[in-house]
Amino acid sequence: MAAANGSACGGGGVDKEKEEFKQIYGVLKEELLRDPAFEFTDSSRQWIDRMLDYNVPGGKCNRGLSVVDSYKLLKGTNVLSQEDMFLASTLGWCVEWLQAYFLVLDDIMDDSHTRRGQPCWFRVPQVGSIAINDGVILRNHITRMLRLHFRGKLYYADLLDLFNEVEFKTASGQLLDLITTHEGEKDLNKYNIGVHRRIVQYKTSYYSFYLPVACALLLSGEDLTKYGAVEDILVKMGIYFQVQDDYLDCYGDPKFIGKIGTDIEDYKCSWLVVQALERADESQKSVLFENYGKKDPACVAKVKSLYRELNLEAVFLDYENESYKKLIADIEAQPSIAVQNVLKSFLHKIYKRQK
Ligand code: GPP
Ligand code: MG
Ligand code: MG
Ligand code: MG
Repeated sequence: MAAANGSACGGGGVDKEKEEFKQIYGVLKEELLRDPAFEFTDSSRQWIDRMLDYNVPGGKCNRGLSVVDSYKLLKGTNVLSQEDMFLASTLGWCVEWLQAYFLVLDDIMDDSHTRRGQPCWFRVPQVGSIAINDGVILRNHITRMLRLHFRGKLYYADLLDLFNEVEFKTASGQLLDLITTHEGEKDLNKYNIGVHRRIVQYKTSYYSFYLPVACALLLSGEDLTKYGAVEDILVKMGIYFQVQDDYLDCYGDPKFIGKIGTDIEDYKCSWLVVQALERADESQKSVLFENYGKKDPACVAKVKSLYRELNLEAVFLDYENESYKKLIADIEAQPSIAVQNVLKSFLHKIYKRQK
């Protein structure tokens, strides 16, 4: 499954930039395994080594590579000095570490089974609830890497502040996602596109879209307070990305997306259920009310068949085309061509994605 899901960082060993980026992962990992702030034992070092390899580099690395791409586009060059490449890649890996930390914990909270084509970390024998502490360690690794490589930079405080703010927003979005689906509170009447927008904006957009570009801007010496309009566009892009994630949860091929969807079982305020509720007649609504949020595969099948009846695949295609057009229009209204290129490059990485 790992091969179908794309090799680590989707690189396939052919793209030089991805190869270079992956090499820097090895350097950062070695530094963390030799962190002088801790008296490593052989077994603790082996644990961290395996935990990192299992959780950090196995995804598409879109977020991490976007730091490097965005930095190159902002600088207007395709060739970076070794030092600049190292710094941009380190920030890219900090974003990937943040993603790993969120996913390790999110999979526990969502009771998921697979991630990136392998069992979720907490499901690996002998890991279990140690995964929670591994999440805390992954988060702390970011601060260790920033401290080691950026402490002397003028923008060090801004970088720390950025990661803290983005983490806060994401955890708050995750809170909304979780309390909306809380046992005992189950009521589909409260699900609508406004509730969905708020959840996905906070749980996904900031860390997945704003953070990589903000890292590249700080690295370029820019003042983030001047980039409010860019932030707004990236937040909208992140909402579109999470709608794709909701869609793929039901319609994606697990071989490509590397995970088996659980949104229907988990009673998630998914974009699909919101669209279904907007279009369903009374009898279709009662099918949803009776079957949504149940683990029984027969109930899940009934929800999926209702989605088909309501033609949600076509509704999604329309949404995807419309979102793309609107985003391109917003991007082209930006005064800086370099910034336009950064935003377009990010959008083209995700448009019509299958994984
Ligand atoms: C993705 O939601 C959201 C996150 C990974 C943020 C988690 C935040 C924490 C503070 C733990 P999702 O559950 O739809 O993602 P997936 O479909 O990949 O499980
Ligand atoms: Mg979740
Ligand atoms: Mg999840
Ligand atoms: Mg999902």
